[in-house]
Amino acid sequence: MKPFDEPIYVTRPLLPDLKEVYHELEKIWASKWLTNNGPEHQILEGEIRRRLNVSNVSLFNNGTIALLVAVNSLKLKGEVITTPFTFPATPHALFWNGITPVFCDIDEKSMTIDPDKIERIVTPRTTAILGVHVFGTPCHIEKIQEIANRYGIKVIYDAAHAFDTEVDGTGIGNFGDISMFSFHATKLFHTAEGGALTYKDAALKGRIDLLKNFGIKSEDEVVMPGINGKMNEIQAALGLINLRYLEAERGKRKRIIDTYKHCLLDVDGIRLNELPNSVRNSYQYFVIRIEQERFGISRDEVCKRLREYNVHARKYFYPLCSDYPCYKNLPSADPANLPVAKKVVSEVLCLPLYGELATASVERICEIIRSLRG
Ligand code: T4K
Repeated sequence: MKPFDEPIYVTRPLLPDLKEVYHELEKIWASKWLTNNGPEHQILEGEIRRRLNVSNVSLFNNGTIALLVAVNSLKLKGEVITTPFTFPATPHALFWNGITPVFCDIDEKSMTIDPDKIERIVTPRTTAILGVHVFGTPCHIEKIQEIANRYGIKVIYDAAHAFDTEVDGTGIGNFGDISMFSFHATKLFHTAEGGALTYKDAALKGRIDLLKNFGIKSEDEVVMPGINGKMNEIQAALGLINLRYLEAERGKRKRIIDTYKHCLLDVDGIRLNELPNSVRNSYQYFVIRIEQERFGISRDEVCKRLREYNVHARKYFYPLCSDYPCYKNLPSADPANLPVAKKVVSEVLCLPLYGELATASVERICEIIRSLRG
């Protein structure tokens, strides 16, 4: 088989018609209002609230700053229990708040934090659980909430991958105290860079919005040490345009996923990531797991060989956060405590998924994968 002429990346951003973008930019130029809670920002905030079916939203310049502010807004300190199988932003948001991340192993099937292993690592210093709906798969939200209630601690969800995910018809942003969404260019819905927090407690809105604007309450008052987390008007306008294309993009991604499933279902040694029937898919990633013993070669080898065919699949989220030099000496980072995460992180491969990916390309990628079987 010949390599692809052009690189096939793990994702490509949804890019709307440039004419629509120009049109919006003209309005922004005419207004001379570029940032600081401008009109586009205000409209997008309302649109996201409706789309995610949540009661409160605050927009941000990116998901990482949003998560930093989420942690800060709940006045967390001490230790927060989280997953090692995530993007670096998750534990780093704790670190930047002076909090020690405490890594908990993950559940084999959902790849999210294992609720049955949380209680044994709760200490008097624990102030919250930070779960990640990794690849858009919801955490065990009920069990996590029960534990949090029992110990009087908070729950934050990193929902960076979970835009549009619903559980039994309820938007994923309604669970826990605060959820963070990323609107990075690599996300289903994006504003180039951007993010949002969603939360049930309307009283948090004041604090969160102050925290993302340096703590400025008025021209004469700075009431807390905030940061600059503001989404600008160009980001917001791009978001408003992209919302118009979202359903079409979801439809295309669904067809791609169906093609992958059809072509890979019977390949021995490849496990597909199935969501429960109650969950609406975010269509953010298409994830497979390669079981070396049955497939014949390792995930790393598959990833390397795919590159030779110009297919840039990604080993998200390798290495585990608990293996980073900045965290590996924490007691909770001991690999003996994280056996499932260790196994999962050596098996997962994210295959290319984006609306513009042709069905024929998906079929060819699957053919290549099948041909690699040892
Ligand atoms: N929590 C979790 C669980 C997350 O996954 C993330 C971000 C965050 C928190 C933080 O949210 P943000 O602060 O980012 O809003 C990418 C994204 O940069 C990152 O947002 C995302 N997670 C992560 C999973 O993926 P990289 O290092 O893999 O990006 P990069 O540059 O290698 O891009 C991946 C592929 O996407 C490229 O090979 C080609 C394509 N691409 C990328 C960009 C930036 C494009 O086609 N166009 C583009 O503009 O992190």
